[in-house]
Amino acid sequence: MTTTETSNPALAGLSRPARVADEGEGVGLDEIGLAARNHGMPLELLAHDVTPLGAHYVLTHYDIPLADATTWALEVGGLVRSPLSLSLADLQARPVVSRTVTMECAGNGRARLSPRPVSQPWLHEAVGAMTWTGTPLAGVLADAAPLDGAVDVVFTGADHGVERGVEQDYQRSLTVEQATDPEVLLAWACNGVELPPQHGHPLRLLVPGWYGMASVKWLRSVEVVDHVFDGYQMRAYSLRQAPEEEGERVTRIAPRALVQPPGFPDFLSRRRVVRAGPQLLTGRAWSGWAEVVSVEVSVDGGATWVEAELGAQPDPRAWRSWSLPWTATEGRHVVSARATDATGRTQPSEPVWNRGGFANTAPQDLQVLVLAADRGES
Ligand SMILES: Nc1nc2c(c(=O)[nH]1)N[C@H]1C(S)=C(S)[C@@H](COP(=O)(O)O)O[C@H]1N2
Ligand SMILES: [Mo]
Repeated sequence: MTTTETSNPALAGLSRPARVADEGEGVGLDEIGLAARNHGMPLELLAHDVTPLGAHYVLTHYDIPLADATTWALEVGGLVRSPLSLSLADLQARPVVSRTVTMECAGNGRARLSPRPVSQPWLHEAVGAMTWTGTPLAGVLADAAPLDGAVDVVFTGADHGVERGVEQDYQRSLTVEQATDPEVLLAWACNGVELPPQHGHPLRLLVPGWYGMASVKWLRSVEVVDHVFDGYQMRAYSLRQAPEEEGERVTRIAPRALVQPPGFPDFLSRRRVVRAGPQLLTGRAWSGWAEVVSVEVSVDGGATWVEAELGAQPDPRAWRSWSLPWTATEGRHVVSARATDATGRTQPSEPVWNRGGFANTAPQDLQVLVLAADRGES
């Protein structure tokens, strides 16, 4: 059943092919429609170690399917000795793991690219860190026992749609080696409650350290195959400069630090207002490759950087808090942060462009207006 994709010329006209915006072209109604469905995490909630339920970002390509947990079955099959059909109760009777994991959409930062790839127009907010509960996929795969010649494991969601004329179920794959990493979970709960519909009720894959597209929601099938799976969502998440390029596949999350916006916002521009004097700049940093070892902060638009103090991390796959005391001086400031992880990966000072608008980790440029400290009090 691996391939659920069918190319239908009659569907090709539904949306314009993947394209980049023309010079000066504003965000259109299609993009606003996506942005309204697929919400981000309000950045002030970077204050929380664990993102509150309902505030984690959401990205859903098609519709959120209606799913009944009591009749849900996960089919595990393909090139295995013992195909399995597992109910939620079967899965919940297996070893249970809970961990806090930072998840980020590969398109986070897309709308800040120029020219802008026309798609979900994320700025910085497509991120969250919830506490997920499930059972390791590795144990389930061990019971199914992949046969000689097993290459990839294909994960299929219950959602269905069309993208650029290709009708499909949402499908992603991992190699057998990646899929049997003990970190990979079949998750049925987040923050202590059953998964809400938008996060994959009743069951999803959770691939810690990888961009969100790998964590298939509404997971109904796990199929072991004897070839490299090359489905639509594998090809789509590739870094390319030109449409015909093969491109490097998007996998793990590149390091990023975000600043929790200080002071208070202007309603429309979201610019910040702070009063002069001692402030504490804080935020979070994460990487899917290795531990974050450094966060640097700039209050002058990236001209100079100061090392922040790193704080606690609730889980090796969760984000790390950071803080830096700042004596805010009257005037306009541009506040940014950048993270470096133990592999030496860091954030580029300028956006690195690709057609899909993936992994743009150029630092935030938070506009902060610092007012004189005297408010006429006394
Ligand atoms: N079945 C299915 N799984 C999916 C998607 C989808 O559209 N369908 N979107 C993916 C993408 S692109 C991301 S970023 C994450 C988002 O997960 P969340 O909405 O729970 O934050 O789910 C991934 N899993
Ligand atoms: Mo995503």
